[in-house]
Amino acid sequence: MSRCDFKIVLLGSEHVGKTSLVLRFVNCRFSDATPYQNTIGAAFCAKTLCANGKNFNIGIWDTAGSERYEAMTRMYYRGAHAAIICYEPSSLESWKRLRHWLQELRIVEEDCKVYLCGTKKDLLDSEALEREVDEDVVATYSQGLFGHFLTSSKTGENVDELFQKIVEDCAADVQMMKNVEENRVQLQMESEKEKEKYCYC
Ligand SMILES: Nc1nc2c(ncn2[C@@H]2O[C@H](COP(=O)(O)OP(=O)(O)OP(=O)(O)O)[C@@H](O)[C@H]2O)c(=O)[nH]1
Ligand SMILES: [Mg+2]
Repeated sequence: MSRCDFKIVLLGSEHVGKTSLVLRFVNCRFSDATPYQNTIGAAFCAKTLCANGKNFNIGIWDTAGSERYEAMTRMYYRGAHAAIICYEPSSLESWKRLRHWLQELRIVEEDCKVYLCGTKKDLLDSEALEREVDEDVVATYSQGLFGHFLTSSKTGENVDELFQKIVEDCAADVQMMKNVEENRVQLQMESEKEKEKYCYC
């Protein structure tokens, strides 16, 4: 039984900026002064978001992009309601890898809502990096998925918008909402049982 209403998983090559995206969203912070540290296995964090007049607890799994941890990563996208697959528009390599993740995900979680995320928009805008992934290719590939966002964890551009869209899409999904309600009722019953255990009156 999960205390989170929705499970979101982040996938993508190493160094594309998954951890930075999550930290920007959860802590509203970005630091390029601290040296890059690759995620080992995966990291979890949670945040509450409001959609459709209701609050939802969302659990976010930030996975490691390194191929060394690939076998482990599968564990984290099992049961995911939504996946953010990240790539760097300035890296064709990261785009090729994104297609691999999408195929993998489809095998394990057929109904998972998939969002593409092009990261480090600030570096493209300032022309510090050049685009290697064609915009038209991305647009074609995004068709049939739930969305494509170009984000910057440095400036925060489009970060909240991405997560908000996910929660709104989940809240609009009738089957998913039915499961959320059932899960909440179950949790409530369990917590009442637990209270009774310690009540000696
Ligand atoms: N300028 C800029 N740098 C970024 C942005 N996002 C991430 N970075 C930098 O890119 C590097 C990699 O970021 P991470 O978030 O650690 O990458 P990751 O995808 O989590 O990497 P793994 O954990 O190895 O899979 C770090 O040095 C970040 O500071 C961004 O939006 N803008
Ligand atoms: Mg990371």
